[in-house]
Amino acid sequence: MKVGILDSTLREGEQTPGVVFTTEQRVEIAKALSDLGVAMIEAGHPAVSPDIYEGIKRIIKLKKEGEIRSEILGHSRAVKKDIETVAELEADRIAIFYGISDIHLKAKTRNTREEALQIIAEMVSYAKSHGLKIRFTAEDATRADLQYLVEVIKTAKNAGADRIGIADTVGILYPTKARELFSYLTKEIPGVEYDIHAHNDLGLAVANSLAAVEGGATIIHTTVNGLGERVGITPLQTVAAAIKYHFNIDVVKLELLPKISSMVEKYSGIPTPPNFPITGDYAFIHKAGIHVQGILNDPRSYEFMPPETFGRTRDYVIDKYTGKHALKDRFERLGVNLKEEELEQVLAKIKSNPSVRFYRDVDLLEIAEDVTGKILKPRPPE
Ligand code: AKG
Repeated sequence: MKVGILDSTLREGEQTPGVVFTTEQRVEIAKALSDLGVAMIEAGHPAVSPDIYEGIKRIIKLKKEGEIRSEILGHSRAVKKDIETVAELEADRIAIFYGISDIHLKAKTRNTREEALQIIAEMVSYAKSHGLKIRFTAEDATRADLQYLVEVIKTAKNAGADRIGIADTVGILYPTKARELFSYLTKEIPGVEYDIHAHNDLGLAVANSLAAVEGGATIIHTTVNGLGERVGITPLQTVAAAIKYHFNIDVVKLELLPKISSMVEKYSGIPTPPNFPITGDYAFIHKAGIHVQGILNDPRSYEFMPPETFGRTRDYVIDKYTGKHALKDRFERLGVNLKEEELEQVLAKIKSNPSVRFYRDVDLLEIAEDVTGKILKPRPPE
């Protein structure tokens, strides 16, 4: 199985409502993505605004100087002006998209299917004549007529595209359908490689991306923290972890995921929920007594992989759900030895205060002092 990541935080991710990256931030994110090891970076749509143009220019300079190693893509409508802009920037590859469902043809370009085929052929050839490597993306491919999608792909391939992006633009794909679609396309039109661009409107973007890979897609589009239009696209950290678990492939340096997630959280201003997979604050925090007992004996009981794989550490919280094992462990970690009956009394106090969300170490020590009648000295932190 062959699979890599194209990260589009700088293009799709900046299409999240309220998100604007400065040029400096754009360059920093690109460097971090390259260090992470993504195969491709979709650096932006340069025709959108001068600052995006400038950001891509600086990223391409760093690529030429060897500081960035991923392939750099410039995004483009199927119009000459956009294509010329990407060519002028000397991006490694252009990504040209065109909405090919009847809904898109009617609502946006107002072209017939035949006219659209002609435009796709002309614009892909035009990009080719500028010496660019080309990905052609069939936008809204999953709502398009399948036989027309096949014609579109053949047209783009014959005009010079060596990669085809299949965009699930409104996120309605379903894993079994994703696998079927990519199996069909890779057999029907070989000689090109396929990308999956999955929106997350139904929360299925990760599942659809994995299924697409099973069907033959070789590149998954992601954004850090799942940013993007509406509810975003496949989150990089979740899909990378899922690929590790299910296929045992390291698509990126997994231990660097928290760093890039925090960086993008800060620059985008979009907070990552604590219960976000892999990089959320609670991703490796346990709570119920029986869970904590399990992880203290064998972490595999409630963890799909060790948190260290992803640069994280495990912990547990203390509240009314806590059991004796967790409490004993917590006091031992603090260097405080309590007798069995003292522990039980502390636990009873905790359980009689059900509205407390988290007991901090200092709260626990206070309760223990109350129970034992002694001043307790915790071990100083190492
Ligand atoms: C979408 O359809 O949502 C896209 O952003 C497609 C554009 C592309 O992948 O080039």
